[in-house]
Amino acid sequence: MRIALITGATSGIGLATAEALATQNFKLILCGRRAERLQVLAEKLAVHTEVCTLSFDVRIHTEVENAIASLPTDWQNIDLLLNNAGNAHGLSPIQEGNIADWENMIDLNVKGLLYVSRAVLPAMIARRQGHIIHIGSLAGQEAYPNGNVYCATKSAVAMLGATMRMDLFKHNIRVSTINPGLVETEFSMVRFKGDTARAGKVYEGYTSLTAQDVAEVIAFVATRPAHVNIAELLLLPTDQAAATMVNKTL
Ligand code: NDP
Ligand code: 8X3
Repeated sequence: MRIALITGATSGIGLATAEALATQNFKLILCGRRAERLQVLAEKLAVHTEVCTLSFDVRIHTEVENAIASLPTDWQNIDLLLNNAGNAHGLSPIQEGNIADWENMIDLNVKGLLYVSRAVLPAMIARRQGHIIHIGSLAGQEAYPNGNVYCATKSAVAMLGATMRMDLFKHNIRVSTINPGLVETEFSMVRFKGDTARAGKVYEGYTSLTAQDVAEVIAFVATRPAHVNIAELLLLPTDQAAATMVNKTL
């Protein structure tokens, strides 16, 4: 059985991926800040597989290091790292940007991904075995108005995927980046700071992807034979052709 560590497993894509991998021969390390949610999910998935939880903030380097180091010995050989934790905070023209939102996105989407990767990689390299999957975004491939810092962080994720692949392939470690378009999760609630009406509008008038749609693809990427690496993948709702082209009926 392989061991998968999923960041951002308390909601959305991360939670759905935990559910998908639980029945595909993976033991799971579920991560996120909301410990209660992790516990509920762990209990639910325990009928399928072994699960452990780690509650930490990926933006804080010491928390990341301590959390990974705290894993029991038989959980330390992580085979799959899903760097999924991430969010947008705000949607404003650059000249009106909220500095705290910028720091939050850069710390979470870029530095957090780096901290977790750095903590997990030594054991993968020692075993010459591992797979890192980053969740990027269409927003990292294409700009959209007011997306500025979020788009930049997701562009950084794509570039980190490409460069990490160059650093790690000689160690037999796969690096994949999956770039979804619009997915209905808690993402817009976080972006709009709990404004349910504004968040709901993002997904009105067309059929967005679900977290389960993305999770199925992640599980497919994670279960290819060892010699196959799906390096980059763009996954869109049929109703979306580009970042700013959504077939809305409203
Ligand atoms: P959600 O808001 O539903 O999930 C975000 C997850 O990230 C939560 O589990 C949250 O857990 C975790 N997280 C947030 N901040 C931190 C932190 N500081 N430390 C640790 N974990 C954190 O959104 P999605 O499921 O949609 O987002 C998952 C990924 O998918 C993100 O990287 C996002 O950018 C990307 N994405 C989303 C798209 C969409 O349309 N929804 C499209 C393309 C990409 P907790 O709060 O408990 O810590
Ligand atoms: C999330 C998709 O279009 O809201 O990455 O930025 S979008």
